[in-house]
Amino acid sequence: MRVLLISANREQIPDPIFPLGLAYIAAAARLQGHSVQVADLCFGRRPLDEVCRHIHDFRPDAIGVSLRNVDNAAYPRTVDYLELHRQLIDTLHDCGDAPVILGGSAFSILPEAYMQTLRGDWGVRGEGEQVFCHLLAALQAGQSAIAVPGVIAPPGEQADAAPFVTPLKDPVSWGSGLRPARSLFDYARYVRRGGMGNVQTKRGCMFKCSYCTYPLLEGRHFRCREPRDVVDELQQLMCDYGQHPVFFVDSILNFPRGHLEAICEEILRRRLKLRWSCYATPVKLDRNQARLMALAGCDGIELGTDAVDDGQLQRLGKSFDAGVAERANRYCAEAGLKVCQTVLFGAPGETRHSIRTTCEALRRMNPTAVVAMTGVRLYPGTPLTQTLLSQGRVNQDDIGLLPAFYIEPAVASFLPAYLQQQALQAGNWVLPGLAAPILPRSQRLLRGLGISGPLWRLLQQRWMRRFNRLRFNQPNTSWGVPSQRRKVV
Ligand code: B12
Ligand code: SF4
Repeated sequence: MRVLLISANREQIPDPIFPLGLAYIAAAARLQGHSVQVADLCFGRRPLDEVCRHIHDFRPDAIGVSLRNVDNAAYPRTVDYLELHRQLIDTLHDCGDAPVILGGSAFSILPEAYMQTLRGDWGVRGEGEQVFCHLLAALQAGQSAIAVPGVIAPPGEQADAAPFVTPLKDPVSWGSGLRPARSLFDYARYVRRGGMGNVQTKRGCMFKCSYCTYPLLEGRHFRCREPRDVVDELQQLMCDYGQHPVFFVDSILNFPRGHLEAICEEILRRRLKLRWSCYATPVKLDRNQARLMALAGCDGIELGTDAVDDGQLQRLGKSFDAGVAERANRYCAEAGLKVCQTVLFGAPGETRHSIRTTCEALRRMNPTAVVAMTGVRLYPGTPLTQTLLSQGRVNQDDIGLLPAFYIEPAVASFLPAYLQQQALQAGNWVLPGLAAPILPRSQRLLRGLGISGPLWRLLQQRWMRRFNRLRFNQPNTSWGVPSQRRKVV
């Protein structure tokens, strides 16, 4: 079959992100003998014209669309991408009659809502390599894809007219040795514009943080690649595209114990000069791990600490306490690793006291940067959403494509001014909900100057902190002007 794969993501903040998931889908489809073409809409000025041209020239038998982001998950400066997605799917139907198959993380978080709102013919929830190929095989054989496990049919295919998810019995095994088909894309342009490539070393997460979608997207068990296979891919990447920093896109890189260590040891054994960064958990992050990471080229980790207050950590379902969080930060600093602490304010149970405790601890810890989110984006299926639903504090209708955020009422009016003040004092804070993390012009300038890797690393510089403070020195006592499409529950 001729298969056109479209990456719909045009978000450039904090960087343009290479569509790794779609590159995996492309590789899997090619392996099954399909002829694959890619339309990556990230950079072009007229994305809809671009897809029409592709359809006209290539005449695909099936079209796969990757939807990465529902919205930017930031409150109150919420940016949501639904209108762009709607226009794209409508255009695909107007330009031809190939079936349109939706997939990607945004789609997988809200498959029913997307099927109801967009005119997709089929959908694939979760990881798509196998399911997409089975779906194509069914279409090729002229059969209905409704019985293919993991496939989501549109409303109307079922008697009750609701979208129907065919459940997957087990997490699909991740084909080892499959390499993302980067050569079908302009990967080098992402490296130029963002400075970071991406590699995945495992899928899944066994932790149960209350608000988090990652276990829903990737499964609750870690499925690790062979460390040697990971390092082969890294080595090939540097060979094909030159030296460039890489982000490991795992939910958390430093768990389960032993996996990250084996990758670092393999990098060291081959004497590779790499620069990489990752998400990590403070759980079991010890001196040895931090030291190994630093030796193997890690130049920044984003620690998903969320809070440095025992009560709040417990309510968020985190598997560590404030002491562990502080120690992990210290071990990283001792090893010379740059650390970005990501924290979350306003979750259920938050009090002025817990907010102050976290802020005081962050001052003591003195990380390179702090990214603080205000309010928790509610997604279907997370432990937090389930609890709020069962307590009758939110309605099922609240949880959907319209971005909904929970902010603890007791602190809602206190938070914006307090966080703004913290950001102003510290100089190394980023508040994505209250001020744009970076302006596109500054981002392009920094990348143009050859600065690569995560930009939060720059916040260790005094001049950058002074510059960063400028965005917080207007007194702010409210949430400001919220974007039109979002709600607080
Ligand atoms: C790593 C990561 C980042 C890194 C990326 C670094 C880099 N250079 O790659 C950073 C920190 C920069 C980042 C930024 C953002 N991210 Co992010 N990120 C992730 C994370 C953890 C992994 C993404 C990834 O690469 N996965 C690996 C690939 C292989 O998987 P995949 O893309 O999902 O593809 C698979 C399936 O989805 C499916 N599939 C994909 N496409 C298609 C197409 C078809 C046709 C089919 C059938 C199947 C299919 O098959 C693929 C292979 O199995 C996910 C969470 C998660 N666990 O998925 C969040 C996630 C994607 N991010 C998210 C968000 C919101 C953002 C930001 C908007 C946050 C912000 N406010 O800045 C920005 C947007 C940046 C941008 N330009 O788009 C959300 C998106 C959903 C949502 N809530 O809207 C996620 C899901 C996390 C969440 N909150 O739930 N992110
Ligand atoms: S927040 Fe991190 S550790 Fe917790 S469930 Fe999500 S990915 Fe796992």
